[in-house]
Amino acid sequence: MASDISSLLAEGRTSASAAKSARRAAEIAEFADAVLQGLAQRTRSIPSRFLYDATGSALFEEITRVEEYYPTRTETALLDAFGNEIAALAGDVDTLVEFGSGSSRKTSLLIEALAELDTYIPIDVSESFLADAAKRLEAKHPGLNVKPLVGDFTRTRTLAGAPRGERLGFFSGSTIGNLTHEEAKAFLESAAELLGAGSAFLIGVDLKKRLDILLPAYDDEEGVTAAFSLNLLARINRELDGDFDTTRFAHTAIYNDAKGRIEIYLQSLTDQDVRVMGRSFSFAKGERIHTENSHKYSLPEFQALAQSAGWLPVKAWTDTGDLFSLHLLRAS
Ligand code: SAH
Ligand code: AVI
Repeated sequence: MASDISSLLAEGRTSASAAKSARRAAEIAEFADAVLQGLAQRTRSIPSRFLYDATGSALFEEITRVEEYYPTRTETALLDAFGNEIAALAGDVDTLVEFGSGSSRKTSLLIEALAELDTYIPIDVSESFLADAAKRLEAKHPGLNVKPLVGDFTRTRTLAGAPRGERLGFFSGSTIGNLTHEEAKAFLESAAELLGAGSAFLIGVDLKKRLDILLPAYDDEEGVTAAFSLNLLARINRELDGDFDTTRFAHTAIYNDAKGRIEIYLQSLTDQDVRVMGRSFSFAKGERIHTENSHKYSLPEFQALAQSAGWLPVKAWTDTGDLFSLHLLRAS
């Protein structure tokens, strides 16, 4: 009997680790496709979700602590001040689904305010970071079922094992700003399907503001944001047999006023050839790889986007400096 159980447990472990290896292989194949295709384009670009391997996620956590990066501390203060009001308006929520949960640090404020909460489903592409965050949350909130889901939130269509009760979505940090308006609309539509009719959704959205506040937030003195960007090239070297010299590229952040967004590039400091998976790419001095967008919204701009995707605005909160906003929406 005991040996039956231990062989079943061993089998369970083997299939869990086989699933993990399969996920890892699929992620590397997707990364390879995105990089080879993205570097071959005339306007070179790599999707920003690939910034988040374990090192990238740890560097993003460092960004949240730098003085110039106001979004995290401002959103945390909003959740701290208005968590109870948000919870009351959200209703008797049983399941909290978080998109791009990262460290889940801010989420505890929401979890504490949601009296009926039973299950928390954090979704993130950064597998090891997600697993560590889930363990921390479980220890911090005994009795809460934490069911992490590894994957791309723009392609998540089912919540395996999730109870069918009242659901609240949470999309913090203004990660929605890393999507273009079209991508954000498509994401909001698919989130409405995933969460279900009548569900609530709380979204953190960075506001349009003066450039002397905005630009340093994406190019801090200490160089933490630069290290976060350059880690993408280091990741290519680690995972795709690349030979990028990261000292020969520079992190650059500009504000594109027409598009209302910060754009981040890695700019070649010299003429150079780089190899990735046996393919060669020539960079002229000054040539750039587009690695990230971070869209900024006014309150009415974001409400209009949400409404176009089937979400009704319930209430929005901002800080006194008008830096950041939290929007509570309801699926129509
Ligand atoms: N919500 C956290 C983390 C923001 S950083 C906070 O506010 O501090 C963005 C997070 O989204 C990272 O953890 C990253 O791994 C994740 N992410 C980015 N693109 C993603 C995608 N397409 N699918 C799933 N997770 C994604
Ligand atoms: C995760 N996301 C909302 C961050 C942002 O502000 O757009 C990513 C980031 N990139 C550089 N600094 C922060």
